[in-house]
Amino acid sequence: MPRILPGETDLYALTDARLSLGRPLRDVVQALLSAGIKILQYREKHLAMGKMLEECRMLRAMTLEAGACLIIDDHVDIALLCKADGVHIGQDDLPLADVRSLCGKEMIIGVSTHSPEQAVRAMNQGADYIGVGPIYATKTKEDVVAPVGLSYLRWVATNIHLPFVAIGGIKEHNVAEVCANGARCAALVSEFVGASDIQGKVRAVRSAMQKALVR
Ligand code: 3NM
Repeated sequence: MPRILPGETDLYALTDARLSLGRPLRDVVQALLSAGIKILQYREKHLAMGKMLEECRMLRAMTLEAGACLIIDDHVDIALLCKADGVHIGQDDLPLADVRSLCGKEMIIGVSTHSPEQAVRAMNQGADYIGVGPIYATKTKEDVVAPVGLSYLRWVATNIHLPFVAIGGIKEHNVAEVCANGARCAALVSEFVGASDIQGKVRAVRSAMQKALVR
């Protein structure tokens, strides 16, 4: 199964049915994978567990076909049942050590962090990668903390020796700034799933990142 971490690929996409302009999950994800997305996180907060499992099994088949890594937000049980590559947990989810004991060494565990203390703790507890954010203001996450800005991103890039992905309010127009502050992988939700042309948007964001990184 693909074990791809942030930094080994440039873009990380997350699903959000409420922002997907009414398009079916399958079509949205197909567009993301066709545009070369290699890490996909299933993040749906408002569905029944049975429906989530059904959708995750579909995404497992699609991501395997595309050679992409599938990460499930919050739900270790669903991640295990659909044979995902990993699970992503927030600061208020189950403790990392307990998640690790459920999913074993092979499964990727990502942890959302919003401060240096949280990043150090995640690293010491054995996270495989961390999320760093929110870099900018975002309406996509309901219980979101205030934007941590680019200074926390720069701190992580200098001090944390773990793959990391910048997240929160990242768009085509500001992704170059995110890269200029140390990010090698960016996670986008509304900018991708809310685009009328998802493949075109992924290509445009990738091109903006590449230009920023060769400077
Ligand atoms: N996690 P958008 S911010 C899912 O800071 C998520 O940990 C965040 O959505 C964090 O790209 C966020 O639409 C939402 O701003 C990002």
